[in-house]
Amino acid sequence: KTGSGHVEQWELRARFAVSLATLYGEEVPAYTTLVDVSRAVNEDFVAAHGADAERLGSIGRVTAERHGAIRVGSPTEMAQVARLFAGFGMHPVGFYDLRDASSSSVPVVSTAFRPVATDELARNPFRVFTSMLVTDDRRFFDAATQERLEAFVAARELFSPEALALADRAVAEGGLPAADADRLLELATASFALSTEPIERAWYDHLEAISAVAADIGGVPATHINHLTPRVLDIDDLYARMTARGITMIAEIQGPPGWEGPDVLLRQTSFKALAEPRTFREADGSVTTGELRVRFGEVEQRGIALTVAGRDLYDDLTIEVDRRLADAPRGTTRVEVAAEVWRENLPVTETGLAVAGLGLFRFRVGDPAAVRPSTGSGSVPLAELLDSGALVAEPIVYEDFLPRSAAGIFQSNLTDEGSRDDEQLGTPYDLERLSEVVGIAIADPNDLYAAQQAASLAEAEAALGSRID
Ligand code: OOG
Ligand code: NI
Repeated sequence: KTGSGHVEQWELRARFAVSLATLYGEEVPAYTTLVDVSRAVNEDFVAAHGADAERLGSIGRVTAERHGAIRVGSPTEMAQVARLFAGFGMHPVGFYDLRDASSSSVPVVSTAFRPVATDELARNPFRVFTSMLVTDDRRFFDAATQERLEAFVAARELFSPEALALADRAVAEGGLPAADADRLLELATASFALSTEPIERAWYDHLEAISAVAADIGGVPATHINHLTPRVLDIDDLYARMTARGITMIAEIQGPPGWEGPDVLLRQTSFKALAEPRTFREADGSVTTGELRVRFGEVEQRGIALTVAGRDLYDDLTIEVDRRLADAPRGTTRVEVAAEVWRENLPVTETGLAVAGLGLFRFRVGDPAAVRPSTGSGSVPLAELLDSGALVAEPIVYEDFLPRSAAGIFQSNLTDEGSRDDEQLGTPYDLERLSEVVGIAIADPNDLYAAQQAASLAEAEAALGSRID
């Protein structure tokens, strides 16, 4: 922030996160409970673990950290979201196909808008998981429903031209003058508020019978924030505390199991969507008040990012867990099986993860005196440098999402599976194809993480004057 009252993009983003949290807290009081419990979990974790507690992020960052989730109905809306978020320094990263992420598929493809540069993440890591309905997915929508869905979505306006123009300006000028910043925040926040405009009952019901997610996207006149997720340092503790308060959580924590080794990737859980009053227009034209359950509370714990090899191993282990669970005696939980599979296959220390090339780290020179010139080749093994303390490894935190967990989280607002025919997922989206929709190249998260690790290694090599294997 400068004297002229210029608000930089990171500050716009930080204020956007706070302003959405205020809105969402007013709309969904249970969210406030979740945030309170999360804060207590984090404070207790830090008290119990000291400096180690902050290895994956300072308590300041973790306490302020949120991700949001929104859902839109068409490529045009997706492109507008990209424009809006660009104003806040949030760029599309990663492609998630929830159509086939697990048996519980939903007819959407997704990306996440988030800061990309390390210093921007450190200033404020706010990210929004953004899903787009795939209307030509014939497993869900027949031709008549598809046509009506597309017409319905095309007729609504989610974001005002003024908001989009202000976002464009924030990109061009690296921020906005104070008054324009206020205006952008006001408009952007309002576009994610729950609309009071009546929902056409018959249309909503028609879609809901097919897919509750489709109804939430294409059955209503506006979009809304679906959830806003705080980050905790101990999700098992959070789960236990919420359950003790009588709040019913989904059956399991999604993602890697809790175990004695390093936390990797992302663990998430949520409570079921709560009933919220909504306005309907009935078939006879009368306006009534009813309720819908579409918004829920989610919480997450973030761990170390994995290399491509590490991620492949994670995916293999997930399949192995499924396989063993199918053969396990009744009453065995997924988490028990997963912890066992983890112990058999993953290094139990961070150094082990680094040396095996499975986890991603930022390396910095610790004690240069500890470097012993290695025999011959002029290069020193990474394991040796870490052992001697010549190099110190700091974990790179996973900033993204997991498709299978996302599919599991989507189920938080589904009371039943809806109807679904087999085959035909519709448009064969992938990262490139969704990039065309978004209008900007979607970054591959693997490239972002690998570049961070490589840059730190190059710097360490220069400082040590030897190659690192
Ligand atoms: C998004 C579900 C996915 C996550 O954190 O994985 C998600 C949604 O329900 O719209 O938010
Ligand atoms: Ni989420």
